[in-house]
Amino acid sequence: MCVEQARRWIQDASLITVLTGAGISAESGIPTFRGQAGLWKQFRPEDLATPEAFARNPKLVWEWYDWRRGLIDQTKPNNGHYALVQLEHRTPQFTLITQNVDGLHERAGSQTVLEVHGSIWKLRCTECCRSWPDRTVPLCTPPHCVCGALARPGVVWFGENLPEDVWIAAHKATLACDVFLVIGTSAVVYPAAGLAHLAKSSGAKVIEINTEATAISESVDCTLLGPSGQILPELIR
Ligand code: BV8
Ligand code: ZN
Repeated sequence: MCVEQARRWIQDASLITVLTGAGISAESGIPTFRGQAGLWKQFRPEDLATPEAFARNPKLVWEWYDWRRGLIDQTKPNNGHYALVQLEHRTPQFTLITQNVDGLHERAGSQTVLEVHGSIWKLRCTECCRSWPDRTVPLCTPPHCVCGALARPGVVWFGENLPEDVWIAAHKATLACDVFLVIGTSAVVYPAAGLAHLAKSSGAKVIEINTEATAISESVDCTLLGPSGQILPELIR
């Protein structure tokens, strides 16, 4: 019943906004943050994904990101990513917001991707305002900017603001949508996790796809339990 209902809401929608988290990349072989083999298992987020950690030990933080870049470089998008590309092609207005930094949505062919937590394939200078794409694997850690200063991963760390323009676009697309799909996120990291509540309070139908219940399962209109790589192709068939 829930899948049928969700399918109808999607078919009737003219504006769909999607929020994805690490779960959508799990079937590509990228460990999630808080799962069993979670990325954070070996390390605690406070230890590595913060500006303080980087200032204290840039080499350790760079080694962790370099290891993740190497891991991601071996993977490819899965059926969940591709299903969202198809949905984008057939929806008049479609916005994909991702918390993931792995770049798999773009590699699958998604056009409008709002990377609210930045990208692991971008570097940024710690001194000047330069930022540039970089796909070197492995990276000779830690890389430097042309100005000579140390470079850092182009991602948003805990305690850092999200990129303003990207966040404004994500917020707007959430307010305006008829259907909000929230896929593969534990919904514990804010402000991204707040988008599902915002969609709900703006009158959108909120559909969650996850392998387990999450912090927002109580307040969505429909939860489809299972791997997104199987559910999404089914849902948009
Ligand atoms: C901010 C980039 C304003 C880096 C990430 C105290 C001090 C300071 C801040 C805070 C504080 N308390 C709260 C905050 C705010 C903080 C926050 O929310 N903390 C949490 C932990 C409580 N947020 C911030 O700091 C944000 N900035 O608020 O700015 C500000 C400014 C100054 C001071 C205060 C506030 C910035 C947050 C961004 C952090 N950067 N990533 C990197 O990747 O290295 S967060 C990181 O977590 C990733 O981006 C990841 O995407 C994100 C969320 O995790 P999920 O994607 O949900 O992944 P997770 O593993 O948790 O869950 C996976 C889900 O998938 C599970 O539900 C699982 O069941 C499901 N799943 C698994 N397999 C499948 C599946 N689903 C479907 N199919 C499958 N096959
Ligand atoms: Zn510089």
